[in-house]
Amino acid sequence: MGAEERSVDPAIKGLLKVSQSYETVWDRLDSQTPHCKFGLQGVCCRNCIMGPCRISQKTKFGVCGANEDTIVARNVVRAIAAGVAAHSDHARAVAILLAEIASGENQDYRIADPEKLKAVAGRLGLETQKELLVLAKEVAGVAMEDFGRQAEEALKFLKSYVPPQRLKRWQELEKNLYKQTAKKMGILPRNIDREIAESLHRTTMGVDHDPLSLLLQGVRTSLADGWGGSLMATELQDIIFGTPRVRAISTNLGVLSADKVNIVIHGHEPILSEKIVEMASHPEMERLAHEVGAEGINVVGICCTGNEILMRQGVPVAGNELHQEMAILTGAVEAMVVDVQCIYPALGKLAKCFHTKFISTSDRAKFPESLHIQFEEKNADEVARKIIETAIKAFPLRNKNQVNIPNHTSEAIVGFSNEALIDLLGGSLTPLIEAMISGDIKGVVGIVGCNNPKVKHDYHHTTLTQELIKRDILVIGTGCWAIAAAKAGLMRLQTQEISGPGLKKVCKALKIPPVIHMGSCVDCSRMLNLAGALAGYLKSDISDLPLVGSAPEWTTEKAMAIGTYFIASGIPVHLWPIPPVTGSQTVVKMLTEDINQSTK
Ligand code: CUV
Ligand code: SF4
Repeated sequence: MGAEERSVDPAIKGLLKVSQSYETVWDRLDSQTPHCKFGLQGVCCRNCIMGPCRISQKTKFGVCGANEDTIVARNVVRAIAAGVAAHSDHARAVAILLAEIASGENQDYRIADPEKLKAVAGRLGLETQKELLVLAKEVAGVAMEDFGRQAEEALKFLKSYVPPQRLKRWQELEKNLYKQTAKKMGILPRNIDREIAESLHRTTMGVDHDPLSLLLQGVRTSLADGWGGSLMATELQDIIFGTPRVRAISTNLGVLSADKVNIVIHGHEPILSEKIVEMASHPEMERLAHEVGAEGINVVGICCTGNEILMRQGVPVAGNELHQEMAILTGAVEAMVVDVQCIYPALGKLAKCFHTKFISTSDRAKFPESLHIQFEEKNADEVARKIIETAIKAFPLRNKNQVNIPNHTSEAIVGFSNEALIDLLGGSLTPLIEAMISGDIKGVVGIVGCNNPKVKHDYHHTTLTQELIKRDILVIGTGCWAIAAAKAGLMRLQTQEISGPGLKKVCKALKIPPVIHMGSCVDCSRMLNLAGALAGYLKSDISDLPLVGSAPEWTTEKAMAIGTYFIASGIPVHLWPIPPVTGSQTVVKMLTEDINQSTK
């Protein structure tokens, strides 16, 4: 695959041409191609040691007798459970941090947004006229109960946030399924950890073999993410770090500095990245940077932790998933600091070809060739300082001949939390709803998810977005899509000009771009919440609204979880590449027809 076929991003095309001697994700994809067709179709099973088994025309059953429907459905459920585990473990860390701030155990963090705290508490049905830290403790308590409750009762967060019509829809579905099949099949998640555990239990050898039953457990687990873990992560992070406000930022590899110490933060959790941003502006750190001949410290983000600090602090973002190796290839990165998720283990080896320190920080994520600086929430200031000092010390080792920073940046307007959006709309959703009723806006599409080297980098993200806005469809979204759209200049006011006439009119009146950055992957919950608010306003169900979701370049199991909770919430979803389900006609039909029907 040549540089031209790999990406639409001019910064990457240029870099790939000059750095052919380094192995990247595209080269490794080439050497893995063609992929195993059993894996692509989802018909291989490694869930017990009588196997591994694979289903073909010749061998229609695994050793235990499982057929392709069972095997494909089991694999789907496992992928969803893994994705939900990632988002929800992220949420857990934030809930614990909030509890520790409330108890005074953690002095390094504080509550940045008391208003949001009260709003969340109110939503959860708590009495809000209390001292702030007392309220914080109660909110953190509700969050933690959603991880630990053993009763057959739905998540408190879900019940408090989902529109009543949708909740009723799920309850009826549970009842009807029981009536029709005489089998108990639950959809409402009871406890986040429990749904993940139950998904693993049910998919071990010899437990659940009914594809419908399995997939519904996948749905239930995904709902524990969308209306549970992810939503909790977003809400609690807003409380601790502030609710995003609209602002302009710059993006792409050109945000790296030729004269400053460049620190790239990659991964997912703002708990670490917020601290690094804060510490990097400390006069003492600036002084140390000047001592080694740098003009200062430049912190930039990649992937979702990048989205977190871009939304809340206006920190520039160097790129999305496929930029992680590219950033190191610029030769100008002193430290690539990572926490969890979407981090290629290849970074260790690549960093060794440069002066770059590849710094891992999480007790949950260690890498073969990283420098591990253990992050401790209770000692966050000190750890952040140590990381920045390590980066500063690497600066004199930068080899000027190896430096190749692409001269590409784009401006983007970002920071659209629902709170910011409603403020822009003048305090209520009325103008947006009126625009939808009048037909100026024909619908809203939420585009999310990763990059995948199997897809020309950012090609689907950017072309799909443009085709939609041309047709008067407002595009909102998160994750690596949002970074793709920002880099392509689609989040500027100028993009109004390539929109359809109705959308253009609305966006001009509101002074917003037609392409809206709503945050990181866990912030997909902001979109669910927006959909819920629209439905609530119209006293209808989410499925009555002209909403669609898409993950046109997806990679991770997390995206599988997101896609599933969107569908289950009444929003049809498009995915590309095709998920590994085509080995079972039954599962394909359930996912493409039955689930859409029954969640409508
Ligand atoms: Ni969580 S999940 S590649 S960073 S969007 Fe980016 Fe976003 Fe996918 Fe990962
Ligand atoms: Fe094979 Fe069944 Fe074991 Fe899977 S669970 S590996 S299909 S024997």
